[in-house]
Amino acid sequence: MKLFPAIALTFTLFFSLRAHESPWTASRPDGHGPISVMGDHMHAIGEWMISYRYMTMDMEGLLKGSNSVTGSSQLTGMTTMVPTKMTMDMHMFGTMYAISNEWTLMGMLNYLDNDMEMIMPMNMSMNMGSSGIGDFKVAGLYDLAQWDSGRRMHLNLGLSLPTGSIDEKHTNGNILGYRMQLGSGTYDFHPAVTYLAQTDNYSYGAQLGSVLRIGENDQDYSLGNKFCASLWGARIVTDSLSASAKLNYSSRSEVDGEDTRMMKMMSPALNPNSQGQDITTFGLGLNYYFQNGGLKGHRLAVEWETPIAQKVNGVQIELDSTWTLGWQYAW
Ligand SMILES: [Cu+2]
Repeated sequence: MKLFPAIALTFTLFFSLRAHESPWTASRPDGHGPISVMGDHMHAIGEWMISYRYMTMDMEGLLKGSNSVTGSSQLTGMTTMVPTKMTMDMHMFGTMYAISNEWTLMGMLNYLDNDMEMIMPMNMSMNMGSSGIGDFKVAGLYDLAQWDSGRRMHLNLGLSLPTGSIDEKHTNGNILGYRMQLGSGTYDFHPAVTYLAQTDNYSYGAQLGSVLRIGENDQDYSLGNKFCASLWGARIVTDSLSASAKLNYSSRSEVDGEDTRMMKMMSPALNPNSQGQDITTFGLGLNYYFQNGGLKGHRLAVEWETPIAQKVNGVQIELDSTWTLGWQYAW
């Protein structure tokens, strides 16, 4: 958590930042945050937005704490399956509607597609997959403050419902590990606070949020709570294009309790103590906003993120990169 004081200081600087002389506006390419940030903006009363995001996370190699280890070095004792590679693809469908100037409502449904490669003794390996809908999320964004100088702040109050399966199995009938499950199995509270600032050619944003699991799921465990801090800045390149840079820190605890259907000694993927991590990523993105013609109101965006520091609980696969592509349309 050495990063936390640095992040706190930067937030303080943000609040004292002098922006420009007109109110904050969404009508510019950087009027929306980098595409991986959820609930970054609000809408004016009566406005609708629909969106689709495709996110793909590539993981390869193994970390023990913050050190790289080989997969084969972990095949000891009763451990006979070690994950070495994973791809998580997510299709995210979202909608937003502003019921007033104070409240914007949001709904989001994900479709996930996971693929994991495990190595076993005697150079054998195995591929496993899971796919299906994730946890449906609803949220209300509440306008906390708006200043004439292009700054504003809002509160995010989100709740995810346990619509994603926690019973995903391999083709041989064995239950898959925690990361391969599609949902948390619990109702989760997603509070956050978001701060936005604009100058003529630049914009800044910060979001502090968390995911708090409510109770335990029907297998008597809960995924770790999550804390997340994001800071980003963007520059307008043309009237329609902006480029962004983002720092994101997230911390997730290990699994509380355990899924007793999993033989936890067999693989780190099945071990509740090998879940959760602290990760800091750096991201670069582009937002494109169609302001005229037949595509007026449409937005396209892309963002690439890569870890600059990663520390896992126990032994876990290492994140290489995340790509997010998105389309948004507001009217
Ligand atoms: Cu929106």
